Amino acid sequence: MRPLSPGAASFFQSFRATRKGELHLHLEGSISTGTLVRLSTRFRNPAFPSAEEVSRRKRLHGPSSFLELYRDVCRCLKSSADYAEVARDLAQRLRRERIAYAEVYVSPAVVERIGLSWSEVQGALETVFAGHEAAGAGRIVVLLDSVRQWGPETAERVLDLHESSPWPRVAGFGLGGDETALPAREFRRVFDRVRSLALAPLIHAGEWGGADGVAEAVEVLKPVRIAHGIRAVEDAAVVRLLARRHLPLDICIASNVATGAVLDGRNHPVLRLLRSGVPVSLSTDDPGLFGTTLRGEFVRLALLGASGRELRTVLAASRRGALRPFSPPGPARRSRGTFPPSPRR
Ligand code: ES4
Ligand code: ZN
Repeated sequence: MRPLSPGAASFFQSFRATRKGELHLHLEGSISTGTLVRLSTRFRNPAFPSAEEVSRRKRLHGPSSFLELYRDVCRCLKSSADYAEVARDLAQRLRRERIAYAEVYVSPAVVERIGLSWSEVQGALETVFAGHEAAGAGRIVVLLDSVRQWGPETAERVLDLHESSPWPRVAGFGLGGDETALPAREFRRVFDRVRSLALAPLIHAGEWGGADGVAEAVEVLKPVRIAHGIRAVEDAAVVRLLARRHLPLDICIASNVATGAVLDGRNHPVLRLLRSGVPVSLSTDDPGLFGTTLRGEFVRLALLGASGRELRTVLAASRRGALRPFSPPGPARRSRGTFPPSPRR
């Protein structure tokens, strides 16, 4: 790691006040340790009896221990009120970091798997997110998500839920979970439907799977952005494909180190991708589980050697790649002309 350049140092001086966005954030992974222990210890044989146990579980040994941790976190959520509590943890963190815009993956597939009603959970989340926006704290956009290893049928079910009761806050649909479980081509029809529902297609790829999985996802599913995508770096042709198509990667450096997607954080490929012309934005992924902040992500990038200009480029990529404008839709604005408008002749 190198010392920060003067340009990078000045970037951090204005970081707090800058309007920032993050595009890759999972609701359940935003749970705070306090909430996790509280929700878990309501029952016998809690998975997370203490903060010490949470810390122990956060020391991961690769993707499978992460997926098990994530599953056990989800199993602590027993009602829509529990979901609301996690949403408040998320909103609080966004306020603390002054994040003006966040795209958050919410998983109806998980909600139903743990036996809850999607419409109730959706209602509880909407109350928290709408309150956050009404307080002027920033905009929250939802990305519906399905779990790749649960197959295309589960993804179709998520789309059924959205189609029968569309949630205006939803702008996209993504796939997370174990990317090595099923190839992207299994979801071709799902993604055709995603587009027909006017949702932006997104996918986790190139995190635990290789560059070929990124290329397949791009060619077959035509996502508007890729979550992670870092292992594209293993194949120059795939890097060129991403650069040529201006396909943004929503990269989460601390997450990649924690889950073992990148074995040595000093070797994270984010700068190589950026310097090859791939649009890159930074996010926290699961801030409750990885204990990271958006500022921390930028510090990591700076320590890898990014210049002030590169840091600004990455910051701007979150605005460019966002599915909606950063400002929430306010009360109907008056037109700039006369009001009420003069009748048309
Ligand atoms: C993921 Cl929930 C979550 N967090 C981080 N990385 C992931 N990959 C797939 N799902
Ligand atoms: Zn993710």
